[in-house]
Amino acid sequence: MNTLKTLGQFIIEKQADFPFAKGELSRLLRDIGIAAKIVNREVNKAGLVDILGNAGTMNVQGEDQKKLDIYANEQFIAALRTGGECCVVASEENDECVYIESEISKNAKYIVAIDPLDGSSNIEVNAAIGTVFSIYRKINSDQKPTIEDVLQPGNKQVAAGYVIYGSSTMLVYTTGKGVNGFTLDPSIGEFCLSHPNMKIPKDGTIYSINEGNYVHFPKGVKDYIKYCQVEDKETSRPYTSRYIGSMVADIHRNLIKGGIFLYPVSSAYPDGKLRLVYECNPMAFILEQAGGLATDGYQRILDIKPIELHQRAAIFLGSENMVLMLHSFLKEVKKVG
Ligand code: AHM
Ligand code: MG
Repeated sequence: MNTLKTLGQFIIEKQADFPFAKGELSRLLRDIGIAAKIVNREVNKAGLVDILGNAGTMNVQGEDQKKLDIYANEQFIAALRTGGECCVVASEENDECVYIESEISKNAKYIVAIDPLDGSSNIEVNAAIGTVFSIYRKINSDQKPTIEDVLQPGNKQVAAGYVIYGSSTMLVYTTGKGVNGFTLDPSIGEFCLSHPNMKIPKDGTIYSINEGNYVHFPKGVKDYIKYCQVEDKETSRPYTSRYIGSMVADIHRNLIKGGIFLYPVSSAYPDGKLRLVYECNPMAFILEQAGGLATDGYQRILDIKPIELHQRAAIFLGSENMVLMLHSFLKEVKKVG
């Protein structure tokens, strides 16, 4: 008989990997898992209860917020507030960090950066959306947290993960010792280990980019796209183009099948579109832990020191050899230019 391992059981088991762990990170991950189940419930019934559509407010980037974005934001923050292990939440949906100063959290040493519901333009068409989160430890455990605790480079993450609300709901996370994926079994309401020790193939045949913006891309990226489209049987080209427009779903597919996800700078988004702190960094940490690469074309995403909370970055991540091939095109342009 196959025995199920739940997320809760797995987290406790893995605590032994960290000999001095007191269970705080385990509890924090558990809190995020619980909030994800609550958000999943609402995502699933969104079409039924008329909570779709714009809430009529704008987030800090000037984009429409959907009602589910707000709901997810509230749920994750509430779970982190009551869990007692988190002292600051930085969310895509809040202009400023939320400092948690309650009695239960007075010794909390973890910072959570989160995009509570990513890919929200997909909500009304019933396509996959996700949650992305990143966990840091306070720089100085004896002092009150400040924005500097949130603006640590991605290489200081102690854990990161995402939830994909797709045909099944999955939670995928890393604590720096590989990547594991859990699928929600709705019949028992538990995330169960379904994808142990996930590894991205070194080579892939899928490229994921919003090609409608082609004319606005830098030359190196344009050249790479053309390379992906040229016929060459030996390297399985032309590659397959797949783009949902929901970062979590696009990267999740490429993690499993092998591929590259690209969101470059463009004339519309001169600094890139995706946010470094709570979108790029967690996905980069996961992809690296799965054996892939994540860069802005020139440097590791995880080595960029954020200057502000909602900072954007160009990002290219996925199968190692695909990212390296892209780099060779970017370098070529630099040489010529
Ligand atoms: P969001 O945080 O407002 O949902 O935007 C992020 C999303 C990503 O999930 C996705 O990769 C990207 O925006 C799609 O952007 P575009 O429509 O420009 O291709
Ligand atoms: Mg987002």
